[in-house]
Amino acid sequence: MDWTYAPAPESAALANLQPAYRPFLDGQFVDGGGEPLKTTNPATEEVLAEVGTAGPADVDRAVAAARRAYTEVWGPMPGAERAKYLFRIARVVAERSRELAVLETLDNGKPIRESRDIDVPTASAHLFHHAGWADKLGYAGLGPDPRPLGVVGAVIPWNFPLLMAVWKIAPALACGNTIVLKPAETTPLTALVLAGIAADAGLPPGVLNVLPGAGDVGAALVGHQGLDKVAFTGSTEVGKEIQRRLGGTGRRLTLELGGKAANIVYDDAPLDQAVDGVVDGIFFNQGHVCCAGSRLLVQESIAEEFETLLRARIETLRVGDPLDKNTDVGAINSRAQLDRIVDLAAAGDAEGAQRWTSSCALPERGLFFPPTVFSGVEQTMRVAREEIFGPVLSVLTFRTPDEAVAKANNTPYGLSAGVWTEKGAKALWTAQRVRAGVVWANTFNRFDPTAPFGGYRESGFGREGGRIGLEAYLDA
Ligand code: TXE
Repeated sequence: MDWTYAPAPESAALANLQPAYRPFLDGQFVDGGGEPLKTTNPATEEVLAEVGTAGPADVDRAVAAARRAYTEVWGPMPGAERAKYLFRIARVVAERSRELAVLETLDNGKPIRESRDIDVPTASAHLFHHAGWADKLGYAGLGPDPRPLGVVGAVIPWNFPLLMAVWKIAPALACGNTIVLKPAETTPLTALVLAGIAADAGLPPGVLNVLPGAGDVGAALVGHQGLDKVAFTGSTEVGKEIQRRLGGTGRRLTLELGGKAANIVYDDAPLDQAVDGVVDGIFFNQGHVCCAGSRLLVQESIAEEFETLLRARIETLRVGDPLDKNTDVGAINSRAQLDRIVDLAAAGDAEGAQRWTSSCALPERGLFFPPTVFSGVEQTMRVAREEIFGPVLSVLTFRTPDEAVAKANNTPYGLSAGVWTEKGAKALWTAQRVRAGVVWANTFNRFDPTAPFGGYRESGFGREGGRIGLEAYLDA
């Protein structure tokens, strides 16, 4: 093994990219036994690539390869050696960031500015962070002799395809586990390029396996008896089903599910900053964000002024071609998701909320939904209770801090929240009372690999990121 950190030769990178759109199993791209699927660019609805998928036998083979790699190579390998592979993968992700950002934007529909400035850099930061942990697990207060769990099965969604892949792969591998990962059916491409990068970095065969496919492949994977741990990010519905299936098996499980975050704006908030934060909180990534600030709770005394400022700011958002670096709001990832957003918005109309829509022009083709705000929302309405996962904000008001907290907590979810106020003590008071895994103060959607992320109740359990995130991948 050559441990220099030179980037992989261009030809090797390309060689891996070309055949990459099929299952990556035991160190090779293979012809899977499943029906090929077509992944489309949601901004045009044109087919981007035909992707080979895994069949049931591939799931068995991948889990067996991961087991062998765990037992023979990766599990016994000293942490310092594992770190070298992860550092190398992290560097190549950073070096190939333009290509990954473009591919992510094409496959997902998110604005290139976001994939370029957030998704890909955060993914490589996460890999660097975890590479640094691999030889320090013994000092991390994780027990005297923290050990890997074994083979991890991971299923991820389509809203941050590369980042979610890395959120599972980096801690799993840093801790000495091997992994079989299933990307979402509408966004399989960047996870497969990442597999190619891992192969170029010399990662031993079987340590990382990527199996494209739909929910049936995910179901076959998470139910596989050869796994020691399952990590799932996706809908609450599927998460609950997985939890039921794993009950009594003794297998470890972490779930990162939906959310309906409150963004609380007090009357003493720095208003311009709060308006920007609320807009970013819901329109970032078209609202396809589990921690999106989808419920604005604004203090009654400033509600009218705030909504006026909010609408003016939303009017400036450019919706359209995700590859245009001036675009703020890109395409909705799939026809099914667009239908869900349309249906839930119609429920808002039917239940008596007032719909306001940005006057921006939408592209003539592709899957788009305009930035939308519902005012006069009551807590009982579906737009206040259900995760819309689109660019739709529901506005509720409150009079007192107690009422703000009660309304924020009136949800089955508990993933994230935001609070906007000039007074630090009030921000802390609120953060201590809102039941959410993350509470941002005077900011929103801030991510850092050192900070644990995860939810309560129907948002799931377990944390990803930071030292605490390692616990989910260790038998400590
Ligand atoms: O999710 P699914 P969908 C929410 C959001 C969205 C809704 C539906 O509200 O509108 O869920 O989205 C795989 N066993 N979130 O239908 O089905 C599937 O192939 C194992 C929030 O896309 O949960 C994909 O890889 N796996 C969320 C992944 O699960 C199964 C992100 C997610 O798909 C499976 C996504 C099964 N039985 C949606 N069925 C968040 N927390 O960020 C499907 N899958």
